[in-house]
Amino acid sequence: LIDLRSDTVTRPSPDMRRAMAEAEVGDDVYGEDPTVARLEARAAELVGKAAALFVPSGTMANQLAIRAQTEPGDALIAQTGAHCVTYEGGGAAALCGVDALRVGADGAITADEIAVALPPDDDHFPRARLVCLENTHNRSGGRALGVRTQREIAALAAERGLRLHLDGARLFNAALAAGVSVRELAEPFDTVAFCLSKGLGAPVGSLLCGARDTLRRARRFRKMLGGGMRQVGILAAAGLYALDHNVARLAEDHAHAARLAAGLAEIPGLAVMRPPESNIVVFVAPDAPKLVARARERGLRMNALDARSIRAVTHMDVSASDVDRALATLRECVT
Ligand code: TLP
Repeated sequence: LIDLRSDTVTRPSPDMRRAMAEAEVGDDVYGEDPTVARLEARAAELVGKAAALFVPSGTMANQLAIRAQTEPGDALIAQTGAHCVTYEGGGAAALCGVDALRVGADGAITADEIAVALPPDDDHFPRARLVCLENTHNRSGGRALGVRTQREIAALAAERGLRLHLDGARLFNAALAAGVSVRELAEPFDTVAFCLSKGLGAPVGSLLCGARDTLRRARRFRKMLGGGMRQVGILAAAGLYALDHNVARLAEDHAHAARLAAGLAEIPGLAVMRPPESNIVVFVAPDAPKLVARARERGLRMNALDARSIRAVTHMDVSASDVDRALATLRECVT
């Protein structure tokens, strides 16, 4: 079985499980879990923020960032197709009471486009309070925003009094694609979310990083939503293990995505939208759900994004020969 549905499907390795079993734990709702404290300190240091909060999922990290930095009736601005306003069950509306303005196409977004989309300061309109950038951008095929684009958007946000959140579910992939450190990429943002359970291979968990007062608010909303966890050092230990062992190898996933895209380009009837910039490949097929179903019968799993496009994601449980086998399977399926 080759599972390219997502980089969320990885299973913890024996060494990661050992680190989890040996973790020192305490009740984290009382702030007494030493392993969680270590992970939060490590995350804050990595992204260059004052504090970090361990949360169960990327979705919760994003929703807490939105809830902590807006009031009901406000608007946020995000890339078209952004996870926080597309794949989070309507949470921004339901949990935060926030309207979403979607800007740009294919994961790209510029300061100019945001400036045009910003509602005027007039009682008719929601107040724009927060810009959420997703880097890498999942739905567009893992596109990476460059440091310069982010800085231009940050300058506009500062000028207009907007907060800036980074959905860095794949922050380490984004830094690798941009050729900069995670800290440099995270620098312009008030809050930064990143996931341990995607390319980094941990079973659960994300971090929300930012200033202490913002995170105090986020911590309160985490409790409200039932995300206050107890002896959760067992999971934090997996995260620490992932940060120690699984960052450098992300380059392999990017190389495997490039190999997959190059092979797909050779298969009649399939087309890759653009060369992948990270570990996600989105390609077009005449009948995407049918091709996904056929491939699945042959042991290859992928996700159809819609009637025409398919997403394939590389991760630590996919080797170069798995990529070649996946390509052979797809060749069989289209003939
Ligand atoms: N993305 C998942 C699905 O929800 C689509 C995937 O398989 O890619 N931000 C981004 C950019 C994400 O891609 C995801 C997960 C999240 C946030 C949410 O993370 P989780 O799944 O931990 O809630």
